[in-house]
Amino acid sequence: MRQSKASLLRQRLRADGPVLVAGAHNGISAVIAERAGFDALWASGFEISASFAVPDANILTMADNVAVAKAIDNASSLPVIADCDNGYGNAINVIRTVEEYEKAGVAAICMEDNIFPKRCSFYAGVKRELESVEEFAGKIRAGKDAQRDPDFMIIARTEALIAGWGMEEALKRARAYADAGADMCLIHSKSKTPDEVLAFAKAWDRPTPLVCVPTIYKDTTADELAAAGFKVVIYANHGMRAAIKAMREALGAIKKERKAAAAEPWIVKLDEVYDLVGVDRMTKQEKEFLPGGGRQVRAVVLAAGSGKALGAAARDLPKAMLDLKGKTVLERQVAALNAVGVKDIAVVRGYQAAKFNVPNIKYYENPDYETTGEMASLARAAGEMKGMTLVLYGDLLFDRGVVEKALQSEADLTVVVDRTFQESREQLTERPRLDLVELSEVPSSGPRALASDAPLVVARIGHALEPTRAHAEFVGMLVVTERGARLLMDSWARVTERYAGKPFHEASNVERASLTDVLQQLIDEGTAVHAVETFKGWMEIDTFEDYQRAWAAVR
Ligand code: SPV
Ligand code: MG
Repeated sequence: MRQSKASLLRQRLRADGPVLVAGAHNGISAVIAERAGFDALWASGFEISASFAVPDANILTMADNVAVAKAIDNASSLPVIADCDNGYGNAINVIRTVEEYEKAGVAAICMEDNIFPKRCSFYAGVKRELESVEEFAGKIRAGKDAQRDPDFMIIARTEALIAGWGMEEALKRARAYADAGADMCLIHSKSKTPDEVLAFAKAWDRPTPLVCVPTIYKDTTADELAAAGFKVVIYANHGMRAAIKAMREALGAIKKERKAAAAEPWIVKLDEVYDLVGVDRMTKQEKEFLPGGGRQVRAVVLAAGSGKALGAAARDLPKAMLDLKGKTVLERQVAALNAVGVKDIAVVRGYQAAKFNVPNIKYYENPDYETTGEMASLARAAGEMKGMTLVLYGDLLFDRGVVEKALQSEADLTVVVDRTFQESREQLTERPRLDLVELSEVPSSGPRALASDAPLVVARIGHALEPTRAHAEFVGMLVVTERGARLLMDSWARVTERYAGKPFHEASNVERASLTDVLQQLIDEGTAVHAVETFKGWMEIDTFEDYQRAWAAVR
């Protein structure tokens, strides 16, 4: 089990030397204090109030403060000592205060003997009233009784010196609080010299460790205070005061000079903010947990061709714009892609280009759709293929799982294939143009076979493959890395020149080449094209029968 923050603080208290504590008022101030090397954090009432632009005078509620203390605790690995003012009420309120702060993960709370509502110890002209010793000792006892974690600590703070009630009263009070079970006693002072806190420490006759807050007697070092008997030294508000000064200077300079650069002397680089808030950690988590490893995956949909094979169903519509129960094929594709985090989607359109009306898509045009093929369309959107890109057919319906599977591939060129095509062989006669794939090493198949995790290597791809030799069907989805896209487009540039007007693989001329033709060309040239397997979860709308099947299948 992870060590509790309370136990961590106790461990630090047992070690030599003073425990140096820095004030914090939010997550980032906590991280900055931790990086500066402090031992613990002080969820300062003064700082937290100031961060809400209200006086330190019990204006914020316990719930306000506990929420910030929790944020401070979450942001840092240091133990947090939470300033709880007067415990937000009497002994009964303190019970709830302790419960809430313990749940928030803080290691210790500090309560002061000011009556409610308190006033910041440093505000001038305030008539100060303290609770009776008995009342406050009762609050300490109630708090100690309420805590669950035996390591959780309560610091009792007396304001007797602040209120001008004298050293004897201060000692009497602190002794009573220590005897009531306080784990530490804080003696506060607004004197410019450390004399009174040093005198207090000298007279202290309990084993209970002492805490001080050297805000006004600011020239006294932590080591001097430790030598006098203080175990914990709290620098209560310096982070906040530094931030106020830097913000004021930076914003004042921008306003005056009317340019952002004027703020430079008072601001950190953006990289420093990224570092403080853990952007690196998030990037690693994205790689591990997000579909596609958090990579910026784009998609290019090849939708330039006509839907003539569909006959009347297409009614002068491109196949991607066919309606399937109130949503077009393209809208369904966009939804499936969005669901796995693919938001940058480009569509190459041609036939009935004006009919495309899906928003948030970048459109490319292939006006030569009648005389050219898929590769010519893809070339129009070649600039989109930055980072990892999914290239898919405009008539493809697929579940998000198919995309997730595809994005698991680490290879430069990966086709998504389905080995269940053999089950529906009757379709083969119905569809002369089924794109088939022959793998160079065939993983075990059959009804009990698991999907292979080993990268499959494609030997041949295309519709002219003998169905009996083929192992799988090409789904119409290709994943390319940036390098894969370059390999593909470089090959395309070479073959369009070399085979201009001539047959190319299964295409009557290179201009009409489909994706599979260029993939076969790459394979022949020795470039590895990999395959990942999916088991169903997709369909292509090539014929009117497909359209009927799709209609029946979608919701
Ligand atoms: C705080 O930081 O809120 C404190 C310390 O209580 S002081 O402001 O010095 O009273
Ligand atoms: Mg305070």
